[in-house]
Amino acid sequence: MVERIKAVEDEAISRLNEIKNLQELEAWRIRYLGKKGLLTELVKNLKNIPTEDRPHFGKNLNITKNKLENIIKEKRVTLESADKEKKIKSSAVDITMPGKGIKRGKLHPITQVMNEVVDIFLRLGFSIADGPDIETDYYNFEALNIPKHHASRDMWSTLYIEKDTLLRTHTSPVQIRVMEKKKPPLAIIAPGKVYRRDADVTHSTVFHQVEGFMVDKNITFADLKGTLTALLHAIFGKAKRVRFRPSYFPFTEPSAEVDVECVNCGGKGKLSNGESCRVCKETGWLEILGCGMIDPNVFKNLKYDPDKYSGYAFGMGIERIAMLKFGISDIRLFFENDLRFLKQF
Ligand code: FA5
Repeated sequence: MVERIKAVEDEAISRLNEIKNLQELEAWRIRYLGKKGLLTELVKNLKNIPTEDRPHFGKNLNITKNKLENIIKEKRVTLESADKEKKIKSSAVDITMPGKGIKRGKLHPITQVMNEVVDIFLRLGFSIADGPDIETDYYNFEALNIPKHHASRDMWSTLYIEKDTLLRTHTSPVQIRVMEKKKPPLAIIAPGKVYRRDADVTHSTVFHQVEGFMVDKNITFADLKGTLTALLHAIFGKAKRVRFRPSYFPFTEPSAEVDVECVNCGGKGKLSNGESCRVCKETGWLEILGCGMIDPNVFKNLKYDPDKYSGYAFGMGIERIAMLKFGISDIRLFFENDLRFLKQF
């Protein structure tokens, strides 16, 4: 009987060394100490042993049982802490791993320039107004002193929707919409999309304008020139050459256009290889805006007294400003949505 107890103990201890996890340890416990375990069977067997020998074997069995129970306790603690460690390791964050970059979107270059222009005017005290992209002939032309069949309508290659409904060709109709509702003093800008049957390196079918106008008593051309010069200096700095050139618009008198030195050829009209500059068409200048003093006929349509009030207005092309600012030689690049182009801004 003593040998049998010793054999069970030896086997249990040698198998214990092979145990690697808590499931295996439980199987081990059941095999030796469970209800039908090898050691338990030996205890049950005691009743078949002569009564005088029982205390001796009983003591032996108890020693082995206690020994195995202590061993299993220790082993359980070791396995449990190894298990815990493993779980911590597998769920831990490796702070030495390179992080996943968060890709940030950027504003489109036209939006950037639009925001810059709008910000400058807000700082100068202008307010923002809005008008519809689909306009009537009245607001786009007639109220701006451009009657039907007037030759100056050719200045705008208009996209008509119906006979008297069109995609606005400029932001100037917002002047009328505002002045119909409000009385001077007015200092308004109207940023937005406009549409024309135009397409080449400096002309797009859809493009953006910022309209601006100021109406009050004693507003002069000097106010217009001062405001636009402040804007041009803020956008391009003082080094870039800028010129005001006399021009014609039916809704302003006198009228002017503003040109900025062409960035594509540095204002020379020709490229370094002798080819002519297709951006400025050899003029050395790129036109960015039209402006002038609001024509008294426009005021009369709105029942403003032209003897009492005067005002200036301007309309600038945001894509043209962006071309000059970023050195872009083809306006169509802004609308191709090529990420290689857009990511540069
Ligand atoms: C006008 O649209 C007038 N409404 C501007 C104005 C407002 C004059 C108030 C006087 C008083 P114009 O057609 O020249 O004018 O256009 C103004 C600017 O828009 C141009 O100087 C140019 O910078 C830009 N532009 C014109 N056509 C295009 C086009 N197809 N693509 C991109 N930009 C254009």
